[in-house]
Amino acid sequence: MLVQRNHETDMTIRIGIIGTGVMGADHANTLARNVPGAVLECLYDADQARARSVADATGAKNVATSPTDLIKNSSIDAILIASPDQTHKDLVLECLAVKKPLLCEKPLAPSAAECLEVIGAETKLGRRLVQVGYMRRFDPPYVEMREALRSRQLGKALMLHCVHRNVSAPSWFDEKMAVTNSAVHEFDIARFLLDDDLARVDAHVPAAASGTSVGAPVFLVLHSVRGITVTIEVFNNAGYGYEVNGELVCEKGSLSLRQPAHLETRAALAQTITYPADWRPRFETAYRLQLRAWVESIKTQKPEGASAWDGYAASAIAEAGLRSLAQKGGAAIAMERKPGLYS
Ligand code: ISE
Repeated sequence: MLVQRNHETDMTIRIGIIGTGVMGADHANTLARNVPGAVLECLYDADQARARSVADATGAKNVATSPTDLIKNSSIDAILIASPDQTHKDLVLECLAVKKPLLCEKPLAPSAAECLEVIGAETKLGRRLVQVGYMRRFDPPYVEMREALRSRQLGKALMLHCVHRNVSAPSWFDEKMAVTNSAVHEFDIARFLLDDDLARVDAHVPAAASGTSVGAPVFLVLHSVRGITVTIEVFNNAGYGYEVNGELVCEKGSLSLRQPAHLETRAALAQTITYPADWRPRFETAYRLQLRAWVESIKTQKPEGASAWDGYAASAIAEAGLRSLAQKGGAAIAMERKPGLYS
């Protein structure tokens, strides 16, 4: 079943959200308040009371009792999937089976094989309906960095240094998730900024952190196909605040992200800026622009943002990263041939 309505004439996209935890609730709020042309039609969460309370807070019209009911509901045009990572693939396939556009939170799936199943289903359809929630592609500082690199004023890119720190890892965040759930953002933004694929990864956990499984820092050194070195530190238990840093070193200069702090306090012989407790304030603009672009892309049928192929690439790099950790040595990043749909 194709999306039934003519979006050229009817400009409202009716959205259903699966998963109303931290990100599902945040997206519901943004869609309800900050995305023209979107209507929150229905929410689903395994915790029905949580779905109801997010619906009450955002004015979503209904709460579904199963994700399948929501996906098949003919009054829903598009679906946002924000449920746990391991549920993504099956839900994406269900949406593709009824030919509905969807935005799936990252990662597209924790394993490359699952992402390839999605790519198989989408290429069979012959239409791009999947967008993956790699929201940094809409973050103005990263977009500026990419444009500056493309202007060639600083010459070629040589190295990209990325730092990704969270306050604390939740108890369910297993040791692999530093790579499959956090570092995937860095893999995706590296590919986006450099316009290049990554070929090799060497991942380490500092010996000094051995014994700490959940939330131990992971340091990765990657090499792009064109020979750019990418370093990534992920530390999910950094304690002090949420911080994402990036520096792109080029032949004639370097480009760095500034912390978008809004306030600086001078008092008691100190100058202070504060860090957010998690990623939502830091990437608020990126999330808003991502959702606006998604809704617009449904109307125009011109895909935007990270594709299923990009989702696959990030998960394939993560898989090689886990291999490298297990074998305590570098690992090659194997990728399938890119189908024409994603060129
Ligand atoms: C989380 O799932 C996110 O997507 C955040 O952006 C990231 O910073 C965090 O490390 C992830 O766990």
